[in-house]
Amino acid sequence: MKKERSLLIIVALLMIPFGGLFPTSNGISSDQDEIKLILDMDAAPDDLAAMLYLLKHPAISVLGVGVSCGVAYVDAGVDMALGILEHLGKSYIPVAAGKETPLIVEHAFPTPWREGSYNSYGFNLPTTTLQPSSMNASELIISLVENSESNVTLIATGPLTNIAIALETEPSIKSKIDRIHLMGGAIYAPGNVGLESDIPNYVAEWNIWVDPHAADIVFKSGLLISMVSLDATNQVPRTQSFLDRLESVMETPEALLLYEITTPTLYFWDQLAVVSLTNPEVATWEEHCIEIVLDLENQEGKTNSTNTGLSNADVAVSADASIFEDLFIGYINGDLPPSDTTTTSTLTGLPPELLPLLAVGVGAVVVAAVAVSAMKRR
Ligand SMILES: [Ca+2]
Repeated sequence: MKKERSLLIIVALLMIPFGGLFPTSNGISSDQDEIKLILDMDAAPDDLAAMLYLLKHPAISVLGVGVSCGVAYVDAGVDMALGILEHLGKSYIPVAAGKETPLIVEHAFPTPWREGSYNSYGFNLPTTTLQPSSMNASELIISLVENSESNVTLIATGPLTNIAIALETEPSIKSKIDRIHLMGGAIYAPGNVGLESDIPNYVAEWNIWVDPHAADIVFKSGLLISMVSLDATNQVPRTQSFLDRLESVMETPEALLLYEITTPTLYFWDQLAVVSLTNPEVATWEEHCIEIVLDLENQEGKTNSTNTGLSNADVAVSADASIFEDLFIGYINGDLPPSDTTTTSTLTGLPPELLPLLAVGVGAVVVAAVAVSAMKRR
Protein backbone atom coordinates (compact mmCIF):
# COMPACT_ATOMS: atom_id res chain seq x y z
CA MET A 1 0.00 0.00 0.00
CA LYS A 2 2.85 2.37 0.91
CA LYS A 3 4.45 1.67 -2.44
CA GLU A 4 1.19 2.42 -4.26
CA ARG A 5 0.74 5.71 -2.44
CA SER A 6 4.25 6.79 -3.40
CA LEU A 7 3.48 5.91 -7.00
CA LEU A 8 0.28 8.01 -6.93
CA ILE A 9 2.10 11.04 -5.54
CA ILE A 10 4.75 10.78 -8.24
CA VAL A 11 2.05 10.56 -10.96
CA ALA A 12 0.29 13.64 -9.57
CA LEU A 13 3.51 15.64 -9.40
CA LEU A 14 4.44 14.66 -12.92
CA MET A 15 1.15 16.05 -14.23
CA ILE A 16 1.67 19.57 -12.88
CA PRO A 17 4.25 20.87 -15.36
CA PHE A 18 2.00 20.01 -18.30
CA GLY A 19 -0.25 22.90 -17.34
CA GLY A 20 2.22 25.23 -19.01
CA LEU A 21 2.16 23.30 -22.25
CA PHE A 22 -1.55 23.21 -22.90
CA PRO A 23 -2.02 24.76 -26.31
CA THR A 24 -4.36 27.71 -26.49
CA SER A 25 -7.16 27.55 -28.99
CA ASN A 26 -5.32 29.79 -31.42
CA GLY A 27 -2.40 27.46 -31.68
CA ILE A 28 -0.05 29.39 -29.41
CA SER A 29 1.18 27.45 -26.48
CA SER A 30 1.90 29.49 -23.42
CA ASP A 31 5.61 29.04 -24.02
CA GLN A 32 5.08 31.07 -27.22
CA ASP A 33 5.92 28.67 -30.01
CA GLU A 34 6.06 30.31 -33.38
CA ILE A 35 2.66 30.57 -35.09
CA LYS A 36 2.75 29.73 -38.79
CA LEU A 37 -0.04 31.53 -40.50
CA ILE A 38 -1.58 32.45 -43.81
CA LEU A 39 -3.31 35.81 -44.10
CA ASP A 40 -6.27 36.12 -46.44
CA MET A 41 -7.39 39.73 -46.59
CA ASP A 42 -9.19 42.28 -48.72
CA ALA A 43 -6.50 44.95 -48.59
CA ALA A 44 -8.42 47.85 -47.05
CA PRO A 45 -6.26 50.13 -44.90
CA ASP A 46 -7.14 48.16 -41.76
CA ASP A 47 -6.10 44.90 -43.45
CA LEU A 48 -2.76 46.42 -44.38
CA ALA A 49 -2.30 47.63 -40.81
CA ALA A 50 -3.11 44.13 -39.57
CA MET A 51 -0.58 42.70 -42.01
CA LEU A 52 2.11 45.04 -40.66
CA TYR A 53 1.45 43.72 -37.16
CA LEU A 54 1.69 40.09 -38.26
CA LEU A 55 4.90 40.74 -40.20
CA LYS A 56 6.53 42.41 -37.20
CA HIS A 57 5.32 40.14 -34.42
CA PRO A 58 8.24 38.06 -33.09
CA ALA A 59 6.16 34.91 -32.55
CA ILE A 60 4.56 34.85 -36.00
CA SER A 61 5.77 33.50 -39.31
CA VAL A 62 3.63 34.65 -42.25
CA LEU A 63 3.78 31.92 -44.90
CA GLY A 64 1.77 33.73 -47.55
CA VAL A 65 -0.92 36.28 -48.30
CA GLY A 66 -4.11 35.87 -50.31
CA VAL A 67 -6.30 38.74 -51.46
CA SER A 68 -10.06 38.23 -51.43
CA CYS A 69 -12.87 40.05 -53.23
CA GLY A 70 -13.57 42.78 -50.73
CA VAL A 71 -12.84 46.45 -50.26
CA ALA A 72 -9.91 46.50 -52.69
CA TYR A 73 -10.06 45.27 -56.23
CA VAL A 74 -8.03 42.10 -56.14
CA ASP A 75 -5.19 43.24 -58.43
CA ALA A 76 -4.84 46.54 -56.56
CA GLY A 77 -4.80 44.68 -53.24
CA VAL A 78 -2.08 42.35 -54.47
CA ASP A 79 0.06 45.31 -55.54
CA MET A 80 -0.31 47.05 -52.19
CA ALA A 81 0.63 43.87 -50.31
CA LEU A 82 3.65 43.26 -52.53
CA GLY A 83 4.77 46.87 -52.15
CA ILE A 84 4.70 46.60 -48.37
CA LEU A 85 6.53 43.26 -48.39
CA GLU A 86 9.23 44.56 -50.74
CA HIS A 87 9.65 47.69 -48.63
CA LEU A 88 10.10 45.59 -45.49
CA GLY A 89 12.59 43.22 -47.14
CA LYS A 90 10.13 40.32 -47.08
CA SER A 91 9.82 39.68 -50.80
CA TYR A 92 10.04 35.94 -50.11
CA ILE A 93 6.46 35.89 -48.82
CA PRO A 94 4.16 35.00 -51.74
CA VAL A 95 1.05 37.02 -52.48
CA ALA A 96 -1.76 35.55 -54.56
CA ALA A 97 -4.84 37.04 -56.15
CA GLY A 98 -8.13 35.48 -55.14
CA LYS A 99 -11.44 35.05 -56.91
CA GLU A 100 -12.72 38.39 -58.17
CA THR A 101 -16.31 37.76 -57.11
CA PRO A 102 -18.19 35.89 -54.36
CA LEU A 103 -19.11 32.22 -54.84
CA ILE A 104 -22.77 32.73 -55.74
CA VAL A 105 -24.24 36.13 -54.88
CA GLU A 106 -23.34 39.34 -56.65
CA HIS A 107 -22.61 41.28 -53.51
CA ALA A 108 -19.75 43.77 -53.36
CA PHE A 109 -18.48 46.65 -51.30
CA PRO A 110 -19.59 50.06 -52.65
CA THR A 111 -17.79 50.94 -55.90
CA PRO A 112 -16.33 54.27 -54.69
CA TRP A 113 -14.62 52.46 -51.80
CA ARG A 114 -13.23 49.86 -54.16
CA GLU A 115 -11.97 52.41 -56.65
CA GLY A 116 -9.95 54.00 -53.88
CA SER A 117 -7.75 50.92 -53.92
CA TYR A 118 -6.31 51.91 -57.29
CA ASN A 119 -4.57 54.91 -55.75
CA SER A 120 -3.80 53.22 -52.41
CA TYR A 121 -6.72 55.14 -50.85
CA GLY A 122 -4.68 58.31 -51.17
CA PHE A 123 -1.92 57.03 -48.86
CA ASN A 124 1.74 57.12 -49.71
CA LEU A 125 2.40 53.38 -49.97
CA PRO A 126 5.55 51.81 -51.39
CA THR A 127 5.29 50.68 -55.01
CA THR A 128 6.65 47.35 -56.16
CA THR A 129 8.45 45.52 -58.92
CA LEU A 130 7.43 42.14 -57.50
CA GLN A 131 5.06 39.79 -59.26
CA PRO A 132 2.22 37.90 -57.58
CA SER A 133 2.29 34.15 -57.17
CA SER A 134 1.45 32.15 -60.29
CA MET A 135 -1.12 30.35 -58.14
CA ASN A 136 -4.46 31.87 -57.22
CA ALA A 137 -5.15 32.49 -53.55
CA SER A 138 -6.98 29.24 -52.84
CA GLU A 139 -4.28 27.23 -54.61
CA LEU A 140 -1.64 29.07 -52.59
CA ILE A 141 -3.46 28.30 -49.34
CA ILE A 142 -3.65 24.61 -50.24
CA SER A 143 -0.01 24.48 -51.29
CA LEU A 144 1.31 26.30 -48.21
CA VAL A 145 -0.71 24.15 -45.82
CA GLU A 146 0.27 20.91 -47.54
CA ASN A 147 3.96 21.82 -47.62
CA SER A 148 4.19 23.19 -44.09
CA GLU A 149 6.06 20.94 -41.69
CA SER A 150 3.76 21.96 -38.86
CA ASN A 151 0.14 23.01 -38.57
CA VAL A 152 -0.99 26.38 -39.86
CA THR A 153 -3.44 29.03 -38.64
CA LEU A 154 -5.56 30.82 -41.23
CA ILE A 155 -6.46 34.41 -40.51
CA ALA A 156 -9.15 36.03 -42.62
CA THR A 157 -9.78 39.75 -42.56
CA GLY A 158 -11.97 39.92 -45.65
CA PRO A 159 -14.74 37.85 -47.24
CA LEU A 160 -14.09 34.12 -46.89
CA THR A 161 -14.25 33.20 -50.59
CA ASN A 162 -10.67 32.01 -51.03
CA ILE A 163 -10.63 29.96 -47.84
CA ALA A 164 -13.98 28.33 -48.70
CA ILE A 165 -12.70 27.35 -52.15
CA ALA A 166 -9.53 25.91 -50.62
CA LEU A 167 -11.51 23.84 -48.09
CA GLU A 168 -13.91 22.59 -50.76
CA THR A 169 -11.17 21.79 -53.27
CA GLU A 170 -8.84 20.00 -50.88
CA PRO A 171 -10.66 18.99 -47.67
CA SER A 172 -7.60 17.04 -46.52
CA ILE A 173 -5.87 20.31 -45.58
CA LYS A 174 -8.25 20.61 -42.63
CA SER A 175 -6.10 18.16 -40.68
CA LYS A 176 -3.23 20.66 -40.77
CA ILE A 177 -5.22 23.79 -39.98
CA ASP A 178 -5.17 24.65 -36.28
CA ARG A 179 -7.81 27.33 -36.49
CA ILE A 180 -9.49 29.90 -38.68
CA HIS A 181 -9.36 33.25 -36.95
CA LEU A 182 -11.54 35.80 -38.71
CA MET A 183 -12.89 39.31 -38.52
CA GLY A 184 -16.56 39.27 -39.28
CA GLY A 185 -20.13 38.99 -38.10
CA ALA A 186 -22.06 40.43 -35.19
CA ILE A 187 -23.87 38.78 -32.30
CA TYR A 188 -25.52 41.46 -30.15
CA ALA A 189 -24.48 44.52 -32.13
CA PRO A 190 -26.29 45.60 -35.29
CA GLY A 191 -24.64 44.91 -38.64
CA ASN A 192 -22.70 47.61 -40.44
CA VAL A 193 -23.81 47.06 -44.06
CA GLY A 194 -26.94 49.19 -43.90
CA LEU A 195 -25.32 51.73 -41.59
CA GLU A 196 -22.62 52.54 -44.12
CA SER A 197 -24.45 52.17 -47.45
CA ASP A 198 -27.88 52.33 -49.06
CA ILE A 199 -28.21 48.53 -48.87
CA PRO A 200 -31.22 47.78 -46.62
CA ASN A 201 -29.51 45.12 -44.50
CA TYR A 202 -29.02 46.20 -40.89
CA VAL A 203 -28.06 42.85 -39.40
CA ALA A 204 -25.05 41.69 -41.41
CA GLU A 205 -21.39 42.65 -41.20
CA TRP A 206 -19.67 43.47 -44.49
CA ASN A 207 -17.21 40.55 -44.78
CA ILE A 208 -19.89 37.93 -44.21
CA TRP A 209 -22.50 39.78 -46.30
CA VAL A 210 -20.24 39.98 -49.36
CA ASP A 211 -19.93 36.20 -49.54
CA PRO A 212 -22.40 34.49 -47.20
CA HIS A 213 -22.06 31.13 -48.97
CA ALA A 214 -18.30 31.13 -48.38
CA ALA A 215 -18.91 31.94 -44.72
CA ASP A 216 -21.45 29.11 -44.57
CA ILE A 217 -18.81 26.66 -45.82
CA VAL A 218 -16.26 27.90 -43.30
CA PHE A 219 -18.61 27.80 -40.31
CA LYS A 220 -19.75 24.29 -41.26
CA SER A 221 -16.18 23.08 -41.84
CA GLY A 222 -15.75 21.55 -38.42
CA LEU A 223 -12.56 23.55 -37.92
CA LEU A 224 -11.95 25.62 -34.82
CA ILE A 225 -13.11 29.13 -35.57
CA SER A 226 -12.57 32.34 -33.69
CA MET A 227 -14.77 35.18 -34.85
CA VAL A 228 -13.84 38.75 -33.99
CA SER A 229 -17.25 40.37 -34.28
CA LEU A 230 -18.46 43.94 -34.51
CA ASP A 231 -19.44 43.58 -30.85
CA ALA A 232 -15.74 43.63 -30.01
CA THR A 233 -14.41 45.90 -32.76
CA ASN A 234 -16.99 48.58 -31.90
CA GLN A 235 -15.11 48.99 -28.62
CA VAL A 236 -11.76 49.85 -30.18
CA PRO A 237 -12.19 53.18 -31.97
CA ARG A 238 -9.43 54.78 -34.00
CA THR A 239 -8.68 57.99 -32.17
CA GLN A 240 -6.42 60.99 -32.50
CA SER A 241 -4.87 60.12 -29.14
CA PHE A 242 -3.83 56.73 -30.58
CA LEU A 243 -2.20 58.48 -33.50
CA ASP A 244 -0.46 60.98 -31.21
CA ARG A 245 0.88 58.14 -29.10
CA LEU A 246 2.06 56.23 -32.14
CA GLU A 247 3.73 59.33 -33.57
CA SER A 248 5.62 59.91 -30.33
CA VAL A 249 7.23 56.45 -30.29
CA MET A 250 7.33 55.13 -33.86
CA GLU A 251 10.72 53.87 -34.98
CA THR A 252 10.25 50.70 -37.02
CA PRO A 253 9.34 50.76 -40.73
CA GLU A 254 6.14 48.94 -39.79
CA ALA A 255 5.17 51.61 -37.27
CA LEU A 256 5.94 54.40 -39.75
CA LEU A 257 3.74 52.76 -42.38
CA LEU A 258 1.00 52.20 -39.81
CA TYR A 259 1.03 55.90 -39.03
CA GLU A 260 0.74 56.69 -42.75
CA ILE A 261 -2.37 54.55 -43.25
CA THR A 262 -4.28 55.17 -39.99
CA THR A 263 -6.96 57.81 -39.78
CA PRO A 264 -8.79 58.87 -36.60
CA THR A 265 -12.22 57.62 -37.63
CA LEU A 266 -14.25 54.43 -37.26
CA TYR A 267 -12.72 51.32 -35.72
CA PHE A 268 -9.71 49.00 -35.52
CA TRP A 269 -11.53 46.06 -37.15
CA ASP A 270 -8.80 43.86 -38.64
CA GLN A 271 -6.21 45.23 -36.24
CA LEU A 272 -8.20 43.85 -33.30
CA ALA A 273 -8.46 40.55 -35.14
CA VAL A 274 -4.69 40.10 -35.32
CA VAL A 275 -3.99 41.34 -31.80
CA SER A 276 -6.62 38.98 -30.41
CA LEU A 277 -4.90 36.14 -32.24
CA THR A 278 -1.62 36.66 -30.40
CA ASN A 279 -3.22 37.97 -27.22
CA PRO A 280 -6.72 36.56 -26.69
CA GLU A 281 -6.92 38.36 -23.35
CA VAL A 282 -7.56 41.62 -25.21
CA ALA A 283 -11.12 40.38 -25.79
CA THR A 284 -13.90 38.61 -23.95
CA TRP A 285 -14.88 35.37 -25.68
CA GLU A 286 -18.11 33.41 -25.78
CA GLU A 287 -18.87 30.11 -27.44
CA HIS A 288 -21.68 30.27 -30.00
CA CYS A 289 -23.27 28.05 -32.57
CA ILE A 290 -23.21 30.30 -35.61
CA GLU A 291 -25.42 29.83 -38.65
CA ILE A 292 -25.06 32.08 -41.65
CA VAL A 293 -28.31 33.46 -43.09
CA LEU A 294 -28.15 32.79 -46.82
CA ASP A 295 -31.42 33.81 -48.40
CA LEU A 296 -33.68 35.76 -46.06
CA GLU A 297 -34.30 39.07 -47.76
CA ASN A 298 -32.24 41.87 -46.25
CA GLN A 299 -30.66 39.49 -43.75
CA GLU A 300 -28.14 37.72 -45.99
CA GLY A 301 -24.88 37.29 -44.15
CA LYS A 302 -26.32 37.64 -40.67
CA THR A 303 -24.37 35.52 -38.17
CA ASN A 304 -27.23 33.94 -36.26
CA SER A 305 -26.34 32.50 -32.88
CA THR A 306 -28.59 29.50 -32.44
CA ASN A 307 -29.15 27.17 -29.54
CA THR A 308 -29.72 24.22 -31.80
CA GLY A 309 -26.26 22.73 -32.04
CA LEU A 310 -22.85 22.48 -30.51
CA SER A 311 -20.85 25.66 -30.54
CA ASN A 312 -18.76 26.10 -33.67
CA ALA A 313 -17.02 29.37 -32.85
CA ASP A 314 -15.31 31.30 -30.11
CA VAL A 315 -16.70 34.79 -30.55
CA ALA A 316 -15.00 37.95 -29.31
CA VAL A 317 -17.92 39.95 -27.92
CA SER A 318 -16.07 42.79 -26.25
CA ALA A 319 -12.57 44.20 -26.19
CA ASP A 320 -10.37 46.41 -24.04
CA ALA A 321 -9.20 49.41 -26.06
CA SER A 322 -6.40 50.28 -23.65
CA ILE A 323 -4.85 46.79 -23.70
CA PHE A 324 -5.32 46.69 -27.47
CA GLU A 325 -3.41 49.93 -28.00
CA ASP A 326 -0.56 48.86 -25.71
CA LEU A 327 -0.13 45.58 -27.59
CA PHE A 328 -0.69 46.91 -31.09
CA ILE A 329 1.76 49.77 -30.79
CA GLY A 330 4.15 47.73 -28.65
CA TYR A 331 4.52 44.89 -31.12
CA ILE A 332 4.45 46.91 -34.30
CA ASN A 333 7.14 49.17 -32.90
CA GLY A 334 9.27 46.24 -31.78
CA ASP A 335 9.01 47.15 -28.10
CA LEU A 336 7.48 43.93 -26.78
CA PRO A 337 9.14 40.52 -26.66
CA PRO A 338 7.09 37.41 -27.44
CA SER A 339 7.32 36.27 -23.84
CA ASP A 340 5.47 39.39 -22.77
CA THR A 341 2.19 37.94 -23.91
CA THR A 342 -0.06 36.19 -21.46
CA THR A 343 -2.36 34.16 -23.60
CA THR A 344 -5.76 33.12 -22.39
CA SER A 345 -6.86 29.70 -23.38
CA THR A 346 -10.23 29.99 -25.05
CA LEU A 347 -9.96 26.27 -25.69
CA THR A 348 -10.12 25.47 -22.00
CA GLY A 349 -11.84 28.72 -21.09
CA LEU A 350 -9.23 29.26 -18.41
CA PRO A 351 -6.59 31.96 -18.08
CA PRO A 352 -3.06 30.53 -18.22
CA GLU A 353 -2.36 30.98 -14.52
CA LEU A 354 -5.16 28.51 -13.80
CA LEU A 355 -3.89 25.88 -16.22
CA PRO A 356 -1.60 24.28 -13.58
CA LEU A 357 -4.71 23.79 -11.43
CA LEU A 358 -6.36 22.10 -14.39
CA ALA A 359 -3.32 19.87 -14.67
CA VAL A 360 -3.64 19.02 -10.98
CA GLY A 361 -7.27 18.15 -11.64
CA VAL A 362 -6.27 15.88 -14.50
CA GLY A 363 -3.60 14.44 -12.25
CA ALA A 364 -6.23 13.70 -9.60
CA VAL A 365 -8.34 11.84 -12.15
CA VAL A 366 -5.31 9.77 -13.10
CA VAL A 367 -4.62 9.12 -9.43
CA ALA A 368 -8.20 7.98 -8.87
CA ALA A 369 -8.05 5.71 -11.91
CA VAL A 370 -4.80 4.14 -10.73
CA ALA A 371 -6.22 3.70 -7.22
CA VAL A 372 -9.37 2.02 -8.50
CA SER A 373 -7.25 -0.22 -10.67
CA ALA A 374 -5.03 -1.10 -7.69
CA MET A 375 -8.07 -1.87 -5.52
CA LYS A 376 -9.53 -4.10 -8.24
CA ARG A 377 -6.29 -6.05 -8.40
CA ARG A 378 -6.58 -6.84 -4.69
CA1 LIG B 1 -10.70 43.70 -44.23
